Amino acid sequence: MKIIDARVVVSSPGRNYVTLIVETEDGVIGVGDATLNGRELAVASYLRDHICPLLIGRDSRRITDTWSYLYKGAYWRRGPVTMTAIAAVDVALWDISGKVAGRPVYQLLGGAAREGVMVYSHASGGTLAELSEDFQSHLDQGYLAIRAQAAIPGLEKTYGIAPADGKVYEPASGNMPQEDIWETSTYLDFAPKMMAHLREEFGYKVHLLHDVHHRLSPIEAGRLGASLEPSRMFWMEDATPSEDQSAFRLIRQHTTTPLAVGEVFNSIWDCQQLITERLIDYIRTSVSHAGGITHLQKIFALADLYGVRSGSHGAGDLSPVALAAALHVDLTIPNFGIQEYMGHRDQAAEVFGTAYTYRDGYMHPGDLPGLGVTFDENAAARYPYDPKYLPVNRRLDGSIHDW
Ligand code: KDG
Ligand code: MG
Repeated sequence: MKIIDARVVVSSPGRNYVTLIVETEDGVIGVGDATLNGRELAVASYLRDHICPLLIGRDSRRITDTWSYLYKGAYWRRGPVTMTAIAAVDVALWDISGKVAGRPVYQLLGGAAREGVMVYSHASGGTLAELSEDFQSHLDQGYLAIRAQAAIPGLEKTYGIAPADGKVYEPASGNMPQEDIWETSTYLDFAPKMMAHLREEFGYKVHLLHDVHHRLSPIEAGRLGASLEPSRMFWMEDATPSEDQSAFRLIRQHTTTPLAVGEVFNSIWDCQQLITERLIDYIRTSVSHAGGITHLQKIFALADLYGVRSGSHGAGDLSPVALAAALHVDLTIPNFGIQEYMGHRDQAAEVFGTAYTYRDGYMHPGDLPGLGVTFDENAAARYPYDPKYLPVNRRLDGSIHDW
């Protein structure tokens, strides 16, 4: 099962995706997601210039060996660019192995431990009334868990609010990131009112989630968590800039609101202290930014030892390949918590064929051999790369604020 070709396609069917295609001498094709939002071309180059040439001639079945070869062999370890590139290779090789075995990847990972994967969707609005309307439409679609965000009154723009036309929010195209103004005290007053409003209107049956996008100090996060306690959140996500793991000790001292973090992490070392000190409840590393299926399994196995559950990142800037890979992992692990499901723009369906399904709040990766995702290179060529950046945050005094 020698690898004879590895190539990278950068396309923008609705938003930018970097896709790795690996082909074996027997004509088996595997796909991996190498998308790093706003830094797409760095990963494309890392793969094209440094990794693809190393893959030619390797045995596609030696997944762990290839992972170690790329991680340990490079000398330079970790980091989002490296780990996203390694993840793409890893996922493509699992896809190939599944296809060769004639079995869905989840069966190679130990088989299904549940019938379906509970997912959470995104509801948002420019006002609380609009948020309620969007929330209701997600309930109507059967979602059992919903993340809620609304425009913060008094701030000109709030990140994480879907445009009126659809299900995903997008960074603007262009050569420069948009700049938003952030004010913590306004947000801290508003967020608990937003959640209380939803509980009053929709009751306590649906799981309620909220994303802080790393914007608070530890003591502010403690205060927010405490003020959200009456709303009985499923989780409060990314409360503080997450590279400071010990900050979570302080948050924990002040609140019983469950804590989730990890979408910007790229290795087990980023979450080691958070997990082993039981400082979080959900680890949200994604398959495509944290070293692929092989490494994600390791993170979730460590988390299982300490009662921490999974909650993988699944925003629209992770391609359908990444979502499929996450669903295969989710189905098999004992400590699965929840999976984010934001959906993709309609154009993505012209490029990525998917076998995963959604019904009544749960997803399933499907039973096609491999990941169950096809990639149409001709369709991708119709959607050239469209440079976009996530917005930058400034405080009222003009200084840069945390994400
Ligand atoms: O690329 C960044 C997005 O994926 C992120 O901002 C979305 O926070 C996010 C989430 O939880 O989906
Ligand atoms: Mg998030």
